[in-house]
Amino acid sequence: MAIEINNILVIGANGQIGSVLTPALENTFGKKCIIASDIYYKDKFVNNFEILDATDYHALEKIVKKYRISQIYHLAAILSAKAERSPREAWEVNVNSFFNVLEVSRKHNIKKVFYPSSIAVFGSHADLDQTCQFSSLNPSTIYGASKVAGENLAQYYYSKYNIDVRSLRYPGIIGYQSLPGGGTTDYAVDIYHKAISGEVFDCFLEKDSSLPMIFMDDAIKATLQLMNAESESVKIRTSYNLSSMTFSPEEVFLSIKKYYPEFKINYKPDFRQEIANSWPRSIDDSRAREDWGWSPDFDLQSMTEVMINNLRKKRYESA
Ligand code: NAD
Ligand code: AKB
Repeated sequence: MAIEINNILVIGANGQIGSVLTPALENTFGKKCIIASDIYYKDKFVNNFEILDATDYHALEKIVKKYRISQIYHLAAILSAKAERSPREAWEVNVNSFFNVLEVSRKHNIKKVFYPSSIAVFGSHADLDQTCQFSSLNPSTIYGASKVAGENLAQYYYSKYNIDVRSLRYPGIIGYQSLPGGGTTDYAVDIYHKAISGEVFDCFLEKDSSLPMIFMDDAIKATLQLMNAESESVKIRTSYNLSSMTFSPEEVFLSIKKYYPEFKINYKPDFRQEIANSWPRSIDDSRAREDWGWSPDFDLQSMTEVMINNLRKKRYESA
């Protein structure tokens, strides 16, 4: 009897999400089944790590064959703020590497693919409050345009080639485990680090600039829940709206001030303000709730408590 191999490749495993999702996958499926990869080496992954530039189809195919990969979590991307500064690179990484993942899946019978989209797919034609699943997608950033292209590719490869591609439109993700890599929502992670280290925080968004956000643990929970759902319940094959909480810089500042009454913030908006203005303030994720039972565990105050406790612990351990 043939033994079924279920090896999972994570692309972009060193990033903010990958460095938390990869251990979560290892816990769920066992370390031996998970192959982490990125364009650079980080000694955190001692088991099964491969250097991979996902824009190189042949390098990707070599790894897929070597490990007989049957699922891919494709996290590699250039995030919104960084992408505005190098649109060509952003398109190359965000769209062409995903195209490579879909092509390698078609050729090598890969069963399941995870593709992270973003709230950045929306633009001025969408209601920015409680933005619904099927709002128009007219993003004003190259990052948003690349995510819309990725969502359409996901749907095409699902319909045409029956590849089980599943996707979430993540809001800004906040976690204590890792640092973000060049997005517009990065301030909401940085603010906690500055509070813990007793520094004044210079915020690159206006005080009342509300955006949808999610705690890392909830983002990982949603990802695993979607990927483990029965195929029939995954009815949206572009990407699911995903929501947890909405807050402004001033609101997160006040939630941290409860722990650090002396904490100070300056508002110095830069080019990222324009990106934030084009994104939804809140998201309607009722389809994710109805189709596969999504519901978040954290709100702003409970997230702040966990963030501060864990960052204090890390600081104490590294002292
Ligand atoms: P990140 O920037 O922290 O990590 C991306 C990783 O991809 C990095 O480790 C980078 O080295 C790697 N990478 C870049 N180019 C590569 C290439 N050519 N080949 C292989 N690896 C490459 O990003 P993240 O925050 O972990 O985001 C992961 C995914 O989730 C991205 O697709 C992003 O657009 C999406 N997303 C993230 C957020 C968020 O708030 N973090 C929100 C919405 C969507
Ligand atoms: C970014 O700010 O670019 C990301 C995102 C919401 O896609 N965090």
